[in-house]
Amino acid sequence: MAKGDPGGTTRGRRAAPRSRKSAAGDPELVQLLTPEGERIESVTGPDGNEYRVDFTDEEYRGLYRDLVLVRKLDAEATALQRQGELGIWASLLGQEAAQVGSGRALRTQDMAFPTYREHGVLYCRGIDPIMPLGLFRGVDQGGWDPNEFKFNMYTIVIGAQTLHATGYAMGITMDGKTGTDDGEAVIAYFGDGATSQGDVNEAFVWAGVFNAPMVFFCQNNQYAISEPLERQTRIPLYQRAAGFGFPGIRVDGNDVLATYAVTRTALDNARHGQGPSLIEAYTYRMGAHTTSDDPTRYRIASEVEAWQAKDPIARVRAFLEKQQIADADFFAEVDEQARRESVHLRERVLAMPNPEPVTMFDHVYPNGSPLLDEQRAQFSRYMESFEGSAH
Ligand SMILES: Cc1ncc(C[n+]2csc(CCOP(=O)(O)OP(=O)(O)O)c2C)c(N)n1
Ligand SMILES: [Mg+2]
Repeated sequence: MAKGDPGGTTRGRRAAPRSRKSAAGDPELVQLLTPEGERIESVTGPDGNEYRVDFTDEEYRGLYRDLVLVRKLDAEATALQRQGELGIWASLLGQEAAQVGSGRALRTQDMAFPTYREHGVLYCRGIDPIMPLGLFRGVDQGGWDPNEFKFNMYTIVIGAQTLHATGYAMGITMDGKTGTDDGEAVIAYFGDGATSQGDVNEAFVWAGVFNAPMVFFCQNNQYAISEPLERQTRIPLYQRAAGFGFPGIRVDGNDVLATYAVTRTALDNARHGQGPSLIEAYTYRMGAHTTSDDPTRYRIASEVEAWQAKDPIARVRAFLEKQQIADADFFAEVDEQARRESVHLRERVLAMPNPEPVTMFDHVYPNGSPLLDEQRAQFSRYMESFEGSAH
């Protein structure tokens, strides 16, 4: 697991400092690793913060391993859906750096509130990737304990989790758990389309007014299903934060190092009582919205190709190769691990038993309820009425 400290001193290796301007030439975009794999030692963001990371070679290799594993497991899930083993799958293809960078920036005590696409963050939290697959296979109701790994339920209702996260973050402050290095912070994930939801804007208001210790992490993957970004906003999304009274920053979401640095800083500010902030991770959804979507109907191939040149994994590999941090054996070993883990995932998905239908009543309330008991009994009688019949 990567443990670099973007606030700490850098060893100054292999990179030149830059100020207020990324290699992409976009002054609004914090970037520490170019698409060509060129390392930028530090960047002063438009917010005045200096962003840098100080990873060991092993930690750089660890980030690469995370990215590759997460992509491979995601591809396996897509394949499982295509073979009829999952009902649907929301792929993270192209967004690996945004998720691994932010996921690794979380400290153990931090709480995450995901959408339905945060498989990479889930992986970084140390959660077995099988956990959400029961949901997509339709064999479990998703009753996992958010406190076990500090990772909440996947949320399909666009933007709803930002309100849950804000309430949770306000609770942290009320419990006196902020203000120190050990303080707790919250991160809420959502997409570019979600920024048009009332829930997200209400969450911004509450978080701002109550100085909630949280980070709003928007993965701007350029689309909300078929709706392009220009249908959501006339200004860069990160600039929205100013209207709510807290800082916003745009980071190259295909750059795992910059995403890590920016998220770590924002989380640490939050845990020290400095309130919320908005991160816009500028990225691209390389695949379909979900397996039910056909993106060729609303976007052109050249756009996808342009983003392929900014691939989040290829640039880390280029960096590792150029700097001789990793050799061919390492890359082969990572590929082999990814293959093994995806086979293991597939075997376990196929072995997931179908639940008894009546178990859907089991975990609605911790201590049950009379109304639910009645419904369960009614449903059981209904199911029993089929016994012995051909239907
Ligand atoms: C409240 C609500 N409205 C509509 C939908 C249908 N829906 C599912 S995903 C989606 C687009 C979300 O886009 P974005 O926020 O950019 O996230 P992305 O899927 O791109 O990660 C919509 C409209 C929903 N799930 N919830
Ligand atoms: Mg989107």
